[in-house]
Amino acid sequence: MLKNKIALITGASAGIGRACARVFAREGSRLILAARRLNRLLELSKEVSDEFGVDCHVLELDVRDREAVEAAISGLPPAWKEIDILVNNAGLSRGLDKVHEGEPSGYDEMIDTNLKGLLWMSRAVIPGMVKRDKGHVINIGSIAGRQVYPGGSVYCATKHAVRAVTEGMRLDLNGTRVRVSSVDPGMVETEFSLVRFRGDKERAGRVYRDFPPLEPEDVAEAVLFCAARPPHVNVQEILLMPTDQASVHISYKRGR
Ligand code: NDP
Ligand code: 8X3
Repeated sequence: MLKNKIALITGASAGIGRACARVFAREGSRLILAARRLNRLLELSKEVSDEFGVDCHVLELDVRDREAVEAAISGLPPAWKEIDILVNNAGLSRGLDKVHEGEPSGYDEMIDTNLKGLLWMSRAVIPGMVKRDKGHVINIGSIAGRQVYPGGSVYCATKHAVRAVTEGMRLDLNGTRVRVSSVDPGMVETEFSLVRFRGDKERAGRVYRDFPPLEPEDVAEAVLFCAARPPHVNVQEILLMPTDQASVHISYKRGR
């Protein structure tokens, strides 16, 4: 089903995006790997090529930069132009502060990456899908797109916005064969908290010590499930939580 399909994954240099790249490679897809840290993408490209024998095309790209996104997509070599699957995964959170006390530059970063970056990628890639009358956009949302927690108002706002955009895309693409899915995870152990707390390893580590969180591979398998359905089936959304996390507010602290 996914063999030789072209999957473009943003934020492929770490965490969920990296895990998505590995599962799509395992299924024989051709990968376009995008993120800002080029050396990590090159390492991943070599890893999946060696392990699964798939081709990769690497894009050093900041999804916040609309012109760079447009140039990257329009400048793809002919063999890579017909993108079948776009996984809009690149994202981040900055701080866990009250909305009236947080760093405004962090607000910009979250809105520009999580919402506007997803829009720029989608705006650049979807027209080709519409023209070919096939394709699949899979947006990585979050439980934070459904619930809000103290100190998370801006991050949660961006993920609520992703949920709205996902729903809007489905309405706007109805009548084409382009599918739109969202995969909304609860807590996943990645570099997410390290980025949120600007490299504070001790604080980041504390986020994941109360119960077994999701692993990036768990989310990647859900993304793959959406992509691997037959063309007449669209998995609109998957909400995926650690068993011990009943909601953003209620979790069972069994330890690890
Ligand atoms: P990681 O920090 O491990 O990975 C984030 C990825 O996003 C990196 O590859 C990073 O690459 C990329 N990225 C960040 N900013 C940009 C940018 N401006 N341009 C291009 N790429 C960018 O975090 P996760 O894997 O956890 O996060 C992936 C997605 O999952 C995010 O959208 C996040 O909101 C979402 N999510 C995470 C959850 C969690 O608990 N971890 C739960 C629910 C959703 P680079 O720095 O090289 O550019
Ligand atoms: C990331 C998970 O719970 O920190 O989207 O918002 S959470």
